Amino acid sequence: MFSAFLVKRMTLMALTFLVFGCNSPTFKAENSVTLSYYIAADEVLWDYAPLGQNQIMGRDFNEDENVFVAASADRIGKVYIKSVYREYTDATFSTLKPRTAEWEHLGYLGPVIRAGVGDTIKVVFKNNLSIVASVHPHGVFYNKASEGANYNDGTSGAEKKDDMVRPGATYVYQWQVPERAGPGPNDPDSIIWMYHSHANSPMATNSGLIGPIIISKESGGYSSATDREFVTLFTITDENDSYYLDKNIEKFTQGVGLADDEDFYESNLMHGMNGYVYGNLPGIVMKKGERVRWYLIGMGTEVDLHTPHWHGHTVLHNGNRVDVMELMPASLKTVDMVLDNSGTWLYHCHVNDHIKAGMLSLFTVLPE
Ligand SMILES: [Cu+2]
Repeated sequence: MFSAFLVKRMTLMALTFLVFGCNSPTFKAENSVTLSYYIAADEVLWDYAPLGQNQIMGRDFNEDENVFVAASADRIGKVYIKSVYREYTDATFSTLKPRTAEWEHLGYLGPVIRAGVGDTIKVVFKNNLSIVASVHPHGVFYNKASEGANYNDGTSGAEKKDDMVRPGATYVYQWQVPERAGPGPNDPDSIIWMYHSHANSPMATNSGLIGPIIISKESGGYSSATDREFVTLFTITDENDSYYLDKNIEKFTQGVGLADDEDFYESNLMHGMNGYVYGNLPGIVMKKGERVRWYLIGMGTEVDLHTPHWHGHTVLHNGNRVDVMELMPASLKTVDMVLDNSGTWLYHCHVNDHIKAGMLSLFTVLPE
């Protein structure tokens, strides 16, 4: 009886494998992995235009552009003190994990946290800042001890420790990736989520504490339908609403009472893509024939309505063909592009005011 049952069971398993292949949920659990990331919040100096010029036009900044990028006795300019998430090699947090050329374009975004459906994400987070910080994820499954957000949710004790990690302290966040955190029926086989500090969320994200999460259908977090991936955050980083406004005024200007000056306020609204303005975003290079997946993130306030537009190409968004996307604050969108047109092309926000203020980049499609 017993052996007959076993034979039946094995036959059923073999059939399941034949029908569903190794993508079957039955086999998912066996293949799933725990992916560990060692991420610290670090204070850095961030340059919004390291090339020192308007790369879109290939010339020096003009008077209008200098509103945002020129430093003077009463303007901070293009370099600001910020806090960013940075990846380290292990829990000692002594060695930074070098950012590879293909991810150079992430700019001030934190490292890509990647996983697939069925996997578990472990983030060992060290707060190297002088202020509290957390890591709050979107989309993935977390319990109250790994939500990374401080509010009146009826929790206490150990379930509060993740909310605001103290300066110098380390906390381990664990997030699961169930089916509902992965691509939906109309999505491509990997999608974008994000993480950010929720210890005063607006100030934290303006200060730079934000990064991408990529979740794929298959364990590990990679898509087999894609040759290259890019992540772009469209936001007006409001340096007036950063943890470091006073520090920046003190370090970079001679100004007193600048915080009340309207022109000063305007000069600190950095209309960037991943923290780069006027074509300074590096590393958006690809090859004709490749299948490229673009992950888009919106962030900010009521003026952060962005419309990313690619020149020379179109993209597929959940089955619809477009060459402009719409992003609202905290929008997360994934689109696919097949590169059929070599050259150097504009990639920019199509909102007029944002074009003038520098929300523009270039991407290069090399010939096959
Ligand atoms: Cu815009």
